[in-house]
Amino acid sequence: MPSQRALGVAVVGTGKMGADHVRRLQRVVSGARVTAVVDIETERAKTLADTIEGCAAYSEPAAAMAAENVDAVLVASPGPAHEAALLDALGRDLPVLCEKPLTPDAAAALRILDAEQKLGHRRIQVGFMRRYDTEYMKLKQLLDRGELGRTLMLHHRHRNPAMPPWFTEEMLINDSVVHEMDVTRWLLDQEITAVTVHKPAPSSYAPEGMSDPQFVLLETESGALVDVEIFGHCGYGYQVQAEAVCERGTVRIDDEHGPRLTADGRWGGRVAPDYLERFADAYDREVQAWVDATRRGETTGPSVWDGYASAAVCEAGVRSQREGRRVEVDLIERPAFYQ
Ligand code: ISE
Repeated sequence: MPSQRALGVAVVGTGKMGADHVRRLQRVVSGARVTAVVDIETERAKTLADTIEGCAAYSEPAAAMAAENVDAVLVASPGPAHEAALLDALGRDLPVLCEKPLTPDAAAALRILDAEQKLGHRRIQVGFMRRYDTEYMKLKQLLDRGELGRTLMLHHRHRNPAMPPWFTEEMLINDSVVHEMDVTRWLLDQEITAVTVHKPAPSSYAPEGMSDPQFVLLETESGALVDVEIFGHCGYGYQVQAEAVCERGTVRIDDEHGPRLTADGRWGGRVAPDYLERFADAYDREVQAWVDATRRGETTGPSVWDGYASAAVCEAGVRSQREGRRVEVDLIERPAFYQ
C-alpha cells in the first residue's frame, strides 16, 4: 500500500461510536480519510456519506471492502456483526481497527484468532481505547517500573449515567466490564483465571430485567484480587476510576480531568456526560496510532489474543451473573504467534 497518500478507510457501523470515528478520521487524525461508510440502515449511511467528499455509502461490509479506494477498515457495528466483517477483511488482507468487544463470545473470537494465524501476520487491532488514555498509561508506567513492588489488588469503578433501552444485563459484562477485564490483563501483564459476580439490592432506577449495579470480582494468575463496580444507571454522569494497591504504595486515577472551580465556599469540577467525552483524547490517540502503524505496514496495539482472552473472561462473567457462583475462565494456551 502506498504510504504517501492518505489511508482510505471504510467505517462499518454509523451509530454513536461509528459516527464519532468518522468525525475523528476526517477532522482530527492525520493521514487518513473516510472513503466508505457502511450500515444496514442505508439512509443513515447515505446521509453521512453525503457530507464527505469522495465517500460512498454501502449496506454490506464486503461491498465496501471491494472498493478500489478502501485500504483499511474500522469496525464499529454492534458486537454480533463483527465476526463476518472481520473474516471478510482478513480474506482481503485489509488492516482493521475493531471496536470492542472483538466478538460477543469466545468461540467466535477463536475463529478470528485461527483466521489471522492462517493469514500469517497480524492485521487486527482491537479497540480497547483505555490503553491510550494518559492516566491509564501513567498508571501502567508506574506499575511497570516496579518501585511499588507487586500489585496486590485493583479497585475499579465504572459508572454510566444511563444505558440505552436495548442494553441487556449481559451487556453490563460484555460491553462495559470488558474494559476493566482488558485493562487488568494489560496493567498486571497476566491472565484472569476466575470471575464472581455479586448483585446488591438493585437501584430503584434499574430497568426491568437488569440488576443494577453489580459487583464483579476477578482473580488473576498471580493471586491478585480485582473488584469492579459496574453501575449502568447512576444518573449523574460518566465516571471511571481505578486504584492499584501495591506492596509499597497505592496509585489512583480518578476525576481530575478538567479545571477545578473554587467559589462560594465550595470546590468542584464537572463529570463528563459520556465515554465519548471522557475518553476523547484516548480515542484520538488510538485511531492515530492505528493509522500511523497501518501506513508503515505494521499492526500494533491490543491484538486478537487480547480480544479473545477478554471474551473468555466475559463468558465466565455472564455465567457467574446467571448462576450466582464463582466461574473459572476457560482459556486456550497462548499461541506463539501472539507472544
Ligand atoms: C460502552 O459501550 C463503552 O464502550 C464505554 O466505554 C463503556 O464505559 C460503557 O459502559 C459501554 O456501554
